[in-house]
Amino acid sequence: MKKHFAILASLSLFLFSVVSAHDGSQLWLQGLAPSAISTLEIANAELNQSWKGAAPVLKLNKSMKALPDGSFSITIQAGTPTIQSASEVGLLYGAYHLIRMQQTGANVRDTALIEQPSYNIRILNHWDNLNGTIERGYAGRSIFWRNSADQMRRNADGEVNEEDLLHPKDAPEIPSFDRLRDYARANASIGINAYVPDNVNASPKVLTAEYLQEVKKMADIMRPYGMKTYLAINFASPMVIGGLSTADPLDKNVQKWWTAKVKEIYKLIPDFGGFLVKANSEGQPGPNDFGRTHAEGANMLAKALKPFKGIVMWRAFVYSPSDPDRAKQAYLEFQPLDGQFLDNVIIQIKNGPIDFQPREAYSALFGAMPQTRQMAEWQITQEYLGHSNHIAYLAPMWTEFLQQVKDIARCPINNQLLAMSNQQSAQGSKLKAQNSKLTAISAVSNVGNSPSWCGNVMAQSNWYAFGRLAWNDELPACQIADEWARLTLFPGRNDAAATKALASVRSLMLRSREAIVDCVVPRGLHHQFAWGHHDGPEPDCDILGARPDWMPSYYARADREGLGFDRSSTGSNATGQYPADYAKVLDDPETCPYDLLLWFHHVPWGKTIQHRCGSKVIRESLWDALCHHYQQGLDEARAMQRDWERCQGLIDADTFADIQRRLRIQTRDAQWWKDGCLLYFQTFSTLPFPDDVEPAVHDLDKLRAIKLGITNYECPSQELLDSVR
Ligand code: GCW
Repeated sequence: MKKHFAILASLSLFLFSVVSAHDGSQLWLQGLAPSAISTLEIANAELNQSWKGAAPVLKLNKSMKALPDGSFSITIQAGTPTIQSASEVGLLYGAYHLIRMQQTGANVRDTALIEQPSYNIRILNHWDNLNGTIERGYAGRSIFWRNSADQMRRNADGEVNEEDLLHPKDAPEIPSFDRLRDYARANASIGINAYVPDNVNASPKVLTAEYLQEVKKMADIMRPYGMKTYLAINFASPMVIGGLSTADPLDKNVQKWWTAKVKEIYKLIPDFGGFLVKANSEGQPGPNDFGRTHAEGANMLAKALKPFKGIVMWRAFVYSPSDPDRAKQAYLEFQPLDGQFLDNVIIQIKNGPIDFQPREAYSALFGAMPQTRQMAEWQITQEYLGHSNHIAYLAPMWTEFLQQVKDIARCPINNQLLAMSNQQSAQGSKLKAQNSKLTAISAVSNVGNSPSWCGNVMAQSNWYAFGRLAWNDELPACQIADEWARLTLFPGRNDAAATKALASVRSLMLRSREAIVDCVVPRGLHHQFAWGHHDGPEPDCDILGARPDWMPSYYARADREGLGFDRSSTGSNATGQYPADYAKVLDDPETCPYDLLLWFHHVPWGKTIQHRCGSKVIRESLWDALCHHYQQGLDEARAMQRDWERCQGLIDADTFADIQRRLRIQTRDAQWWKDGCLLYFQTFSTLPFPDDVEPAVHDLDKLRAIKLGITNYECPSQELLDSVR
């Protein structure tokens, strides 16, 4: 009997891994999520199911308490591993790291290492609405929330149940506990230790008792995997659900309301992390509505959270038109508030000053507030990189940003730099006094309830890469790509054919982001996307009454003379917001990094510019360079197709076919972008395409007429795209 059961169990495990391998639901992990409860049991269960070799020893070691939470050491002698950490979660991270080492071919015979996180809070922001939709989500509906529409019963003919239609239940409900547990497991396996389940365009309802009950259930599922729960809150909640007439942060009743609300939350979730706040931004309420500063607003919440060691992540994504250059506005609003925030407030800043473009200058706010905690916000969901139709590996964009923020802004953004800055600078004294554990990094998730979690299997690599970089922000993008591809596309494969295919996948991944930059925002150009949903080009988009800084033309500034936004000292002087030595470099078009030329300068069409292409130095007019970049973007999309075609038969057929199909969309879109932008800019340059640039295959008028008609919550289907472009 026992033998039959064992055979049945391994058969179901094999069947599960084969089936899930096809729809991508397995992610980069092997086996099933353990049904164990405690963190330590989960660590042991994971090792039992995936570690091949002598049983690892797990040891709690309190002397490692001085290291950042979650740090662990692994010592392997003659194949027997010992994992040590000051906490069970550290042991769990050690277990996943050991398994990853073995499954990616690292030395697991004799080695010793210590791993400690670069950031203490490594957090995913989910722009999930309480009705189950996801803003800028391209992977199905929310895994956290579902609403009456999802709960409507249907009869055999699919007709909605009358009662449900008439009296829709607005009760929040977690769609699937198992899915949330698998989500927690996936995050723990890459060191992510926090999440925000609701949209920053937050509904006050999330703080009502019935919704907090659901949040408690989420927190209980996440806790054993070391995941802390935070909530995005609406600053006007005291008015909307509290019945108060104001949300003024200096008002005593408002302060009392938040203090009571926070107490209520901690009664349900003792290890609650805190609040994420989008205030006075894109129409969201905030302290400015009551003549108060961002610091006064954030500090009011921080005071309520302090007794529970809770924190406030206050977003700096504001762009109220105080200056003609949107790229300067967040700096102008926040920099003067340096030193005014309490020590459990951290300012969350998008990597660039505009909005998650495929390439942006880094935000000058980083490093400009030495007396204030700062954290970066990245975007995993591909709002501006082809939604889930395009393959875009984002780690090169993030490592580029990290290099700039560390080397140019010299911003103590992570544990290592903070420790150094505290040692070095007297200036660091104020920051030194504040809780030195408050380092964090966040990213807007691409997770939805689609079988592949992220809309397609390749998009999982960005979730993975965020986790790996948040844990160790020195990791090279190519190493992370290699790890992810081995674990996800070639699990357990080391044969020559797989190794060859792995090289093709790595090549595809590492060229993908620059390929998109070349055909969407070459050389610093930015925000040329279609209105609203941001899928496809619409350089001449013109919506009556809309804010100018939502229009592509506001950013391209194309005219008879040339192209690009003059942000130099002769223009908006955004360069002046950067450290002096870097500002000097940016301010001169001759020394400005070529990648950002049109970000900081308005360049004449005929101006000769010099740039490198591989090892070659090229001197050509701006117009010719622009044409060559759009052509390069198209050529690179085709090269990505060729990279993928080489993997046929070496990657499971469903995944292969799905990505093949998306790469075809990506190449057609690259053609659309090239023609849509070049034909439009040609109306200003009146110059011909260089001979080695393919003529357009679209008509500008036809392209101008394209309206996809999709919302900000969906990805255009291939059928829709093929019917318009
Ligand atoms: O990127 C823009 C998006 C909005 C988003 C906003 C933000 C959640 O277009 O969908 O709102 O930024 O970051 O708050």
